[in-house]
Amino acid sequence: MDNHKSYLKTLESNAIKSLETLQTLEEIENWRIEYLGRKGKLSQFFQSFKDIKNENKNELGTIANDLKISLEQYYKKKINSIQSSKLKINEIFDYSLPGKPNISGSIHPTIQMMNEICNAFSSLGFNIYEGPEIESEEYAFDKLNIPSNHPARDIWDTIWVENTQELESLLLRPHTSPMQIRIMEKYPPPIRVVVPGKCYRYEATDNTHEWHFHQIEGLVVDTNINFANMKSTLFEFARLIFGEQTKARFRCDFFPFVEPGAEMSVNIKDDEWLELMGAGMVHPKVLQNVNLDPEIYSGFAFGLGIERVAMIRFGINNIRDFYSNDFQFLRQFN
Ligand code: FA5
Repeated sequence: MDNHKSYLKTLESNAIKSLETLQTLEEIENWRIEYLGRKGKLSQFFQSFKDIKNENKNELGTIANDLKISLEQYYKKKINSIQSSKLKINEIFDYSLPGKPNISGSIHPTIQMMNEICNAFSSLGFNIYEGPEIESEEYAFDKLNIPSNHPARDIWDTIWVENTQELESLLLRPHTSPMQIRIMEKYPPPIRVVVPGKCYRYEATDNTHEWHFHQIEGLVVDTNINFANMKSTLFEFARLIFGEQTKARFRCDFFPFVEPGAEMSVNIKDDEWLELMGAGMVHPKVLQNVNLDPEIYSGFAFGLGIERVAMIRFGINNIRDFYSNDFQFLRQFN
């Protein structure tokens, strides 16, 4: 008898203790099944009741019945308290509060500029291609008439990729010019393409230099292409992007893959000019490197910095603003 009594007492205290800790309606339902369900602990006790041989069965039965009633009451109370606390959370929600704005992304100013420049060249009859950011030394330098001992390699402070089992040396392209070679190897003239893409250079940054930036390479190859064609194309581009009144200038510059070479700058204010691109007539050696006869074909190429164009267009003084992830800055271009 005492055994059974103490069993019921323990059952009661365990049931109450565990019920107190429950938080969800699902947990409470599991508790109900465990203690008050058809196959629950109390039902099992009642089933074994008939086997108990004891003269005080009446008393034990009363205790068990009371326990059942009391656990049912605990159960109902618990359900009520959970439901009313849910109600409280709903009640304190203030529907008149202003909503939280859903911040959506937008196209980065560099890419906006890139698209605009591509559209401008597209309207001048250029096709658009893309190429790999990891390049081989052969395409980035050798085929562009920059042999390994050539001092011009110093211009492009190169970030090299550690090779595993590759035979060729790999690097992060320091300019988009390797695409000149890839295009000429793949397509016969007439060629009129622009190639936008990201470039990397191991160099100190300042207001106009980043260690990663974007260029657009341009290449035109056909019979009878001359320097005047290049100048007029690039002036027209400057007018399309910066407006009819734009002043641009060409000055001599050296790039091993063009001859003659030039740099084109745009007047930003009074006496201030910003260099936008390198350009020139495709070097005969480069044409030979892709099996084009320089006696038949000629062409011009240019490589312009997209961030530099965006700086002039949007009046930005520091190139590093583009990639500092400053929302105040970026939001202006939404
Ligand atoms: C070149 O990269 C040549 N490949 C361009 C070229 C192509 C010449 C075809 C002739 C024929 P340069 O290093 O000057 O040249 O870079 C070209 C343009 O990229 C610059 O005028 C500038 O607008 C941009 N640029 C270069 N370095 C950086 C840098 N660190 N940060 C931002 N823009 C840069």
